[in-house]
Amino acid sequence: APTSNATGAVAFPPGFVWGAATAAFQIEGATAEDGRTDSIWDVFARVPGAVAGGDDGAVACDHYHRYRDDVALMRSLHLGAYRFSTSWARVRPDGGAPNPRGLAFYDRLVDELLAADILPWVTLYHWDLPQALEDAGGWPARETAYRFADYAMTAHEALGDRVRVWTTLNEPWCSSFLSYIGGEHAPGRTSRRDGVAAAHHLLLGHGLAAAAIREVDPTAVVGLTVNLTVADPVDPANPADVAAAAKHDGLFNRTFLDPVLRGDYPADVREWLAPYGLDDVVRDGDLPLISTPIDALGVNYYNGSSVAATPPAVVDAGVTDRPDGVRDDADAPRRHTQAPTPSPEGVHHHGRGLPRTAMGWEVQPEGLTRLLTRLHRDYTGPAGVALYVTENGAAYDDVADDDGFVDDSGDRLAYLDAHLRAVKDAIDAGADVRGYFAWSLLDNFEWAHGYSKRFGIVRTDYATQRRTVKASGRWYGQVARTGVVPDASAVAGADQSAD
Ligand code: GBH
Repeated sequence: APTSNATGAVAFPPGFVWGAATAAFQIEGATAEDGRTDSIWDVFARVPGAVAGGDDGAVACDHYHRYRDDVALMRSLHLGAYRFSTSWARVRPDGGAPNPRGLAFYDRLVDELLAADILPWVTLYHWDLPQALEDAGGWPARETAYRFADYAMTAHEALGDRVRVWTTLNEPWCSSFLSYIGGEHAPGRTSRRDGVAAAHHLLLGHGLAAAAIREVDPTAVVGLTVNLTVADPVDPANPADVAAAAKHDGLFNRTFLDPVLRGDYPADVREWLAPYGLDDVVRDGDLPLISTPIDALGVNYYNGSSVAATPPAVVDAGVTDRPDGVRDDADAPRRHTQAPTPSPEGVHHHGRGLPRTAMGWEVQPEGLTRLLTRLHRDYTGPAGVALYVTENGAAYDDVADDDGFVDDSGDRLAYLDAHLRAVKDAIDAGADVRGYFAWSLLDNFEWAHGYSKRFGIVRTDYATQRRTVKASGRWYGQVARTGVVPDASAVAGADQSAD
């Protein structure tokens, strides 16, 4: 597709939301304070070899104690919105009774944000299930969906007078397939049946919570955030490769999009998941709940994928044929014992020689244009649902100078620039995209990679907890302030200031 916004200055529509995103477990720390109990990530991080470097979330970015400074930082970056998640194990420890001291933290945070003119965007579940609920069966147990809806209402009751945007789940593909089949994320299970049941119960939890919030708060903006890819066949003229791409699209994207936005699992997905028990967990009445109308679809996009029916002849530099594209290096978490999709047979990932980030993920901005255009055409446009890019960003091997400054203008800034241009291309093609959130505000706990991977537009020095805005952060602050992505040639090497 021709790119119309390749280099010149690009102005976004008035009212476009500029934000940055984080997640509770990745930044808060204070994991045993004010009544919070273990989540599955606290427990998983204690498993030898589960997280690179033996890292855990005990301190992270110490945001629990530094939230005021962090909100001031966001204000200095001119952010209009802040997407964060609430910790279930803080709000309802062990998944049990509401905890006023835990809720009070989010109360303070929301007030601080509003005082700084930053809209709070709450995500209720960003992967941190209370361990007690995992012990009771976790997401493969249907009961967890009902407990999630209860927790959602507790959070809404405390914050709903001030928080207007409610996202139920972040990336259910990750909290089901990657966590219960791939074993790479907490709770580290490796069962295809568990992964399929988890996926359905996450969707059910989304539907129950969305319906309950709508009921008590008809003007709330209710949504779901999904991680999506663009699956291209290696050889578009080879029907087997085309079928492999359709299968990857089905198991990665459509398994989650179709139930929510079209009211049913697609026929091919049903067929692929039947051997792993999908029909045993779907009950009458589930799909109408799951397809409760939403107002916003959050899209997390990092990379596209190029798939074939056969493995690549040569595995390119340091990259294994892993479905998640994770680089096979010393920092990489433990291997999948099975690929993290229920039916990976006949789906092989091939590198395309595109530049890669420090995660080993290919940089493919035009995929974001195609993804948003397709979503608008096939899913959200017909339903009148707004699109938001709720995560996009990149890890690179940052080098900080003596002042902690990282000049990432050659990589992270360029990544954000290219993807924002891709978003504008989608808007120009008619997609109703209303906002963009950089992942992430801060370097933080990158799940199985621990602190070894840095996605922040602000550097975190973990020894001192000092935050230093990177070149990409200064640039993004200007974009947020002006609503304009500046001429690319003016950016390279330019002296950028945050104000
Ligand atoms: C997000 O996960 C999370 O929401 C966030 O917490 C995390 O820190 C951030 O991204 C960075 O990892 O197309 O088969 O190669 C993103 C997880 C990343 C999982 C891309 C799938 C590519 C799969 N996704 N990955 S594939």
